[in-house]
Amino acid sequence: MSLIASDQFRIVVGLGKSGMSLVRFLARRGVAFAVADTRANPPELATLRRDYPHVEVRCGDLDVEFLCRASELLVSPGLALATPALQQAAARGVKLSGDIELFARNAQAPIVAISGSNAKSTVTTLVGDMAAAAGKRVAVGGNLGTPALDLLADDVELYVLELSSFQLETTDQLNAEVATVLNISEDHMDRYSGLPAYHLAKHRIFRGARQVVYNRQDALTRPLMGEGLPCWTFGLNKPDFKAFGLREENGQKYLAFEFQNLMPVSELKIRGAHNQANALAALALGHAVGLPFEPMLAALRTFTGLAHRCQWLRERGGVNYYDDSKATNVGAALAAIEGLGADIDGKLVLVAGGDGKGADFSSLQAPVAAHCRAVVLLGRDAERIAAVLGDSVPLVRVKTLDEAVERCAALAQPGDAVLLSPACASLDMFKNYEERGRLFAQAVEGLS
Ligand code: UMA
Ligand code: ADP
Repeated sequence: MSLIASDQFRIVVGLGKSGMSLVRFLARRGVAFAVADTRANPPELATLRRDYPHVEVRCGDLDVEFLCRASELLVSPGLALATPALQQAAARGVKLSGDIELFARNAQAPIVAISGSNAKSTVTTLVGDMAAAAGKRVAVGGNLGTPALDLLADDVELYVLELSSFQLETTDQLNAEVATVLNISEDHMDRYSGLPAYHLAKHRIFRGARQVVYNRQDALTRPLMGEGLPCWTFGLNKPDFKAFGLREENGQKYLAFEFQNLMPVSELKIRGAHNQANALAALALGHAVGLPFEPMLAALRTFTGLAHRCQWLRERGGVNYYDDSKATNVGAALAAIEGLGADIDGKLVLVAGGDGKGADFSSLQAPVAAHCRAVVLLGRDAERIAAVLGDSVPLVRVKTLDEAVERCAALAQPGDAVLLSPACASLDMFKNYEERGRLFAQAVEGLS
């Protein structure tokens, strides 16, 4: 492969799932490219060597001279754009881009684009289910798991994408049919200078959008641009025109559109006020792309929620156990503590801690004091959480999840719930949040 700089030469930076989808895409199109990854043994190296043995791969520290041979670097969302070698290449005129930008340039069907600090996976899955129930050939993916470029196909009628702020940073023009930021609370503060920078990255989702959906109870989700675009809102209060919300009639709460009741909230299988907001957001997005209400409501009635999101595990001695391992930031843990805390007769025994990604934990203090009997702490940032909780609630320090579950079982009383909702990423102790959730569930199953 020629390494002379030319308009056609790309370098894929990062050989994980999105990197490998880029490799397949570029190879299919006959574009010349090479691959770089800072890791000695990136996850998809064996697949690349097997399927594309002629592609040049550089592992280890990024070499700026090598990167500058490309006209465009297609950078994994896992790598910060602030990485010095990427910045040096950019300063020398190399364009920085990513898989979602390439996807947007090539998608032939409308895109529903979903971002936010929390609830992205839940709402993305729901909109996908709704479109399928309405008989559409729908492709669902992005940050959710299947890389967007792997979804591209001629017969797809609708794309539904979960997008992270990292993916949006490398996306210039998404041109979604409808785009939303579901909510904004602090996350990934190890990658951003502060909330404004994170907020700005999220709002790139609205670039080129034809319609927008925002959360009328979270001002930070309101588009900064796109004045005059058709706009739909959702929220847990009463809806007005072009709005989805909750209405009450004869003591019964309903999911509603404008002045029309759609479905009693009691028919939802997913629990908690935050999940009602998620159902309303999904309805708003589906409505914006013309899905009829009937199949959308049918999809809502059957959706039991995703694994590791406030997932019920078992009941033992009057105590219910829940796995909310996906609560990798403070906002998600708050939703679970407040949602579940208000729903049960007893108190919560909370398991929290892990890699806090530089977050400020202080907003946990009041809801923990209100709803928790005790907090069991583990992981790298256990002491940072302990510091904000002070003596508002008994604190127990443990080294492993098995020990955490044992201590919870001893502390909880009938009517209580044991909740793993760490407010932290899992990477200090586990491969990912799924492994953390699985091990927690195993320990809970193992209780005699
Ligand atoms: N890494 C290096 N050097 C590299 C490239 C990556 O050290 O050169 C490390 C980084 O620590 C990085 C990690 O490897 O965080 C993963 O990077 P990757 O390129 O191997 O990741 P992919 O397998 O391509 O997965 C990415 C998303 N991961 C991230 O954004 C960190 C996946 O989201 C996504 O499902 C996938 O693309 C397909 O689109 C995961 C995620 O954790 C679920 N996302 C974050 C979140 O939801 O909070 C944003
Ligand atoms: P994401 O893909 O954005 O991480 P998920 O749907 O996987 O979102 O949910 C992640 C976490 O956020 C879960 O722990 C869940 O309990 C919590 N959560 C779900 N919906 C909301 C919401 N509307 N507001 C705040 N937290 C939420």
